[in-house]
Amino acid sequence: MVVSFTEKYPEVKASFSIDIEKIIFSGNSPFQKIEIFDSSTFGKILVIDGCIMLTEKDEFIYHEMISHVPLYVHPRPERILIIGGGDGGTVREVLKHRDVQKVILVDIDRIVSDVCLKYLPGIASGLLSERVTCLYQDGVEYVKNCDKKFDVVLIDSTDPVNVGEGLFTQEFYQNCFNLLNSDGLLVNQAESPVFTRRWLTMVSQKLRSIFPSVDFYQASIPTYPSGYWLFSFASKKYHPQNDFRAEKYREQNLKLNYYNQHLHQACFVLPNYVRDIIGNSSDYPAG
Ligand code: AG3
Repeated sequence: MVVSFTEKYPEVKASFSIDIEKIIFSGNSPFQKIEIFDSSTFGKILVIDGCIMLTEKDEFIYHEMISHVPLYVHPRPERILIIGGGDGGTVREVLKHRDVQKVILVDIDRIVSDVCLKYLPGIASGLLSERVTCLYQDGVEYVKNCDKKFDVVLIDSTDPVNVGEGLFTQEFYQNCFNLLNSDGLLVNQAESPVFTRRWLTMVSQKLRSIFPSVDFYQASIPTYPSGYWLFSFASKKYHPQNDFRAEKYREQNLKLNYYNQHLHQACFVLPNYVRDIIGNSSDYPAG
């Protein structure tokens, strides 16, 4: 008998199924249901509250794009704040940058990290690096009370429901703005423009009311709803394309599977229907 996992997309009355070989972990944390399945095509799959967070097959796309796009724009990304991302995939990518001295990861759910360290060490083991401090608490409260400054904030959240909801509010974005240095960058995962366009519109409107410049970039992520995903790039100073650090990119010569210098430029070029959803692009301050 074939057993499958199905993520339901109630917004569009559709779903996405993967045949699974084995249930590796299934449990409830105080915050959410966490499952890890094994599958022949996608490898291990992390599911939270019925939504695919990552699969071993395509997680590199999301984690490279949420990390390297801002880190190849900021000239000295030394202090990085990651909100969410307890699986460790974003940490793994961020640590590839020599400039990065300190990563603070704030995830509400310690069990996500524990389970990923145990069953997905290739994704999670960066969490144990001495450059990383993991704080298991509510990111909303952390940014409200934070007295530290950061160069880059990455919001690696779940969808804007349940525990993820607070990470999509105006107040949360304002607090992130406040803890960024004067040339800081914020990137967040901004959902699918096909299935949940109102979430994308909401992110765009809120960020644009706070940051002087906000752009969006895209990636194809096969196992996320619609397979087409957006990230926001909110900046106090730098232009996402003009300030790409080509020299650093060449020198570091990282071996990456998705991101490259051409894609960096191209990923900000969006189809018309997506431009309509996010509204007009803002003007950049000079320099
Ligand atoms: N965070 C974004 C997951 C959103 C996917 N939504 C869904 N499947 N309905 C991923 C966490 C990976 N670090």
